[in-house]
Amino acid sequence: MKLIYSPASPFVRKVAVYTHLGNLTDKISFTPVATTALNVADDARSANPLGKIPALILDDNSTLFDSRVICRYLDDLAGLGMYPTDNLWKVLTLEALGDGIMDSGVSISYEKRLRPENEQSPSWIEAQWSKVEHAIASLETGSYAELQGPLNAGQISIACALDYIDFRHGDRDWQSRHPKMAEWQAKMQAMDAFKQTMPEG
Ligand SMILES: N[C@@H](CCC(=O)N[C@@H](CS)C(=O)NCC(=O)O)C(=O)O
Repeated sequence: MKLIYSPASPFVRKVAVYTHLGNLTDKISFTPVATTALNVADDARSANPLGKIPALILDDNSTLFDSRVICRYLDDLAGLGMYPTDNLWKVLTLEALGDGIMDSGVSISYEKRLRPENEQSPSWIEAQWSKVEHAIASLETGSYAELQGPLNAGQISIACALDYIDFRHGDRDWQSRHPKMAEWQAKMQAMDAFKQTMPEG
């Protein structure tokens, strides 16, 4: 299998966590691409018409995207059980919440990094940040029981999303407003699969 990826992507990081958990590193060759919404890499476009990463090219040359499909595929391949059937819908919802935080976080990054300063929209950036803040606040209330207990796909997505926010938007200091989630994040970061895949650079 061949993974089209970029190391800074939080969506890719989820896939990396499954790869570590399932000891699948030897089964995947990693092809890095530098792709953005404004400058789509050829390898990304040929794997996924949307031009987004991650994309996983299987041995029969078919391609899986997006990250949720790839994570579920790797979970199935390695028998990880991150999508428990007795609580599937809630775990998938938590996973969607984490992916939504990533969408907004990446959108802010693109606005700030890709567009010239005079074309950037502060109101767009704040609208996206407000989604992140509301999402973390909803997690802080403890209303997502799936956040606790055995590791699942929802927890993986939330953990990767929060680390991405710190990686790209550390100045937002969400931890000071949401101390329970800060503690939860630290617990997740101590796990090997998360330690090994921490975004850096
Ligand atoms: N829903 C997609 C989102 C993937 C995504 O937005 N990836 C970003 C990198 S972090 C990307 O490829 N951006 C290029 C673009 O938007 O064209 C997934 O879960 O894989």
